[in-house]
Amino acid sequence: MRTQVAIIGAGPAGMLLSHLLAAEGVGSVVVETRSEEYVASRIRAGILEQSTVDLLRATGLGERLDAEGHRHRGIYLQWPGERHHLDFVDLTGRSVWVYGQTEVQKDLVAARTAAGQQVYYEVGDTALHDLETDHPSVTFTDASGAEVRVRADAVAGCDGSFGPSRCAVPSSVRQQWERVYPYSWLGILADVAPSTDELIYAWHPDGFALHSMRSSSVSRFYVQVPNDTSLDDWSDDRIWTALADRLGHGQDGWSLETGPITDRSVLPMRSFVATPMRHGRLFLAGDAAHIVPPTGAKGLNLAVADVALLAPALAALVRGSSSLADSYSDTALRRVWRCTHFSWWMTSMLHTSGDPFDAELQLSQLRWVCSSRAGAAGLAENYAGLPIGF
Ligand code: RFL
Ligand code: PHB
Repeated sequence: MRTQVAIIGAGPAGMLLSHLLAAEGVGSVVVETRSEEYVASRIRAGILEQSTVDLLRATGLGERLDAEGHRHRGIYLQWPGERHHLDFVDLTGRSVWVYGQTEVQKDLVAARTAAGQQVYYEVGDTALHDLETDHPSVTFTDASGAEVRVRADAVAGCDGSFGPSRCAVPSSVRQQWERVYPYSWLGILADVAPSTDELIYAWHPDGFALHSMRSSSVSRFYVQVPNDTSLDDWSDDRIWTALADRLGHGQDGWSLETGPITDRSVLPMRSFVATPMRHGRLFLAGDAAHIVPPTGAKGLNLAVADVALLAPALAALVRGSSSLADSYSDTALRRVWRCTHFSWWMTSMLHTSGDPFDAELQLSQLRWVCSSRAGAAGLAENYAGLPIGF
């Protein structure tokens, strides 16, 4: 089979890329190892930054987001005895939206299905070929067991952190940077109205906690736990007690409402960047090229920013002009490293290490961010997101 762009991975990066390419008149085929239902129901990101929302709206994907998403002016930062609101709109003129990745994925799948996009789900043995020529291809076994080869002008590796695309960049040219953090997040989803109007990021001597949300009746929470934590050791009671302590239940009349827990998982935290993001006719986007710890809410937004740059570059490439494709990796990596730094910085400021010197530095940093307009504006500018192409 022949197409213009073969896309590996039907997560947000791959599906949005196929949508943006179609808007440029470029055809694509998407291949995905998991089932459509599995990809649609993975509970992940919850926060969209301003430029992500602008892009989704501009490309016809904003209808449900505008009806069901919630615009937030900022976040709360807190530590024992104090809670401060940072107003991003006041500080930078930009805001963020609470709209789950599951919802973005549904909107993307609906739009691509309506447009007749070819997506192969439940494929096996995905392999990339002839990337250093102008006639690359991707082979796989489809759900019925048939072997398929997709010939294309370019291949987009949107296959997340465990897919084969990154390793198709030869180790002689690939460079990788990694930081593994000595803690994880235990995340829950609960059927309870949020106890806050905007997200609360809490520093606490027992460890970080985050109060997020998905809707007016569903809340999302995270607590810092040691690596290798087993869910079996965390009863519902233990989770709610840790959240109440760390989020300041009882402080200044604030209370944490609890409810039935509908999902729970432990997530390790790491920073990872692989360069270059382009090798021959292979282009990497999203988690395939970089991972950030979730404290800055950047992973999904960075995947969107990558494909916003990649779509016009590929459209030009298939029409014979290679300059945007040639600059894609360097341009994308400027934002990748900015978000990598911001996510590391938020993580380092808010997670306890057990070292009392670190704790004093963190509290000093938090006080400065919450009391200085310059400190607050730096956080706000990064959290609400820099313009695409920064
Ligand atoms: P994905 O979503 O992992 O999709 C990659 C797809 O590729 C498929 N695949 C293959 N397909 C074909 N052949 C193969 N051999 C393949 N191997 C893999 C996979 O099955 C998968 O469907 O990567 P993508 O599209 O780059 O999107 C990245 C985002 O999903 C990720 O960065 C975010 O979820 C990160 N993240 C957050 N990001 C934010 O911007 N804001 C947040 O608030 C936020 N919170 C989070 C998060 C991630 C979390 N987890 C679980 C990692 C909270 C959590 C808990
Ligand atoms: C979430 O709602 O899942 C979420 C929100 C903010 C973060 C990370 C995760 O920083």
